[in-house]
Amino acid sequence: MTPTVGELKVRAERARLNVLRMLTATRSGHLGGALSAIDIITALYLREMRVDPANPKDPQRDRFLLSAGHKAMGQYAVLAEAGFFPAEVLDTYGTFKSPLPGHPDMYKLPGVEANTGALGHGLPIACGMALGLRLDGSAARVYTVMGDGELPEGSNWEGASIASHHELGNLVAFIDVNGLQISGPTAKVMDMSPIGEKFAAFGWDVYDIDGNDMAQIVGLLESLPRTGAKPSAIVAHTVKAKGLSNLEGTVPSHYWKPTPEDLAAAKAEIEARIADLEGANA
Ligand SMILES: Cc1ncc(C[n+]2csc(CCOP(=O)(O)OP(=O)(O)O)c2C)c(N)n1
Ligand SMILES: [Mg+2]
Repeated sequence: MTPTVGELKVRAERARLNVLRMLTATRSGHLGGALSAIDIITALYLREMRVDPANPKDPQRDRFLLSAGHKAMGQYAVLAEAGFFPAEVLDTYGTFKSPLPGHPDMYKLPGVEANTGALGHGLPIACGMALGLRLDGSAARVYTVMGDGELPEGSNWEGASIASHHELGNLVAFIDVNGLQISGPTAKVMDMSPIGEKFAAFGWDVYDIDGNDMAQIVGLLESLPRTGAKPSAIVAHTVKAKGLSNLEGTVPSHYWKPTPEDLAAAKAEIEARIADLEGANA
């Protein structure tokens, strides 16, 4: 059954708890970007994409590429929530031989389509996949989530040109615009604004949403044309470390090293929100 927006909100919060569970294992990781993108990743895996955890290599599946690979905990958390692997595996995060390394590895974890982490590669890989699927006559779509801090990588703009030239209407790119990257505000490190206008100039259809608002994410995905010739760029305005009030919108949230007390407080905050959301859904 297709989950409702209210149900997806709960699942996204459960995914946030999965992130904390992973951090309990290593006590360090890329938190901020994982949490800004996690509502989008939840909507994609749990409602939008045609994927089957029991058959992760189905040739007709939709593809997901985490271009900003350091947000890996956000993808792992949702893959666990979607049933791609047992939740206990989350406890191995970042340890030797774990299928959950700091950046996604397609050879270690079902559901991961490419090894990412070197910024600027996800979109070009997504373009190749989208072109290949179309040549095969497949109706599958390719989705990617990029960070706003990876946009200065020139390879993205080669990808943006290719997607437009080859009329890759089966390609959807979310840009997680949380306004921050590793060392500070994107506007200071390398200002890529206006992002939407740049993609539009490259020939893409461009949409703006609040990327932490589940109703907006779902509504936009439902409205996207299925058969158009233009690739879609979704400029998703988000908050880094969304969902943990002490860390939201902060630079140090990029790579968090929590104490056991930090983790306990974070867990309590999310669990309280889940209780509220479940009450509203009842
Ligand atoms: C090619 C490359 N250069 C530098 C890095 C180091 N790095 C890791 S995360 C990051 C910042 C990314 O910022 P953004 O895409 O905005 O991600 P988010 O804000 O979601 O964490 C950088 C520069 C990298 N992974 N790859
Ligand atoms: Mg960012």
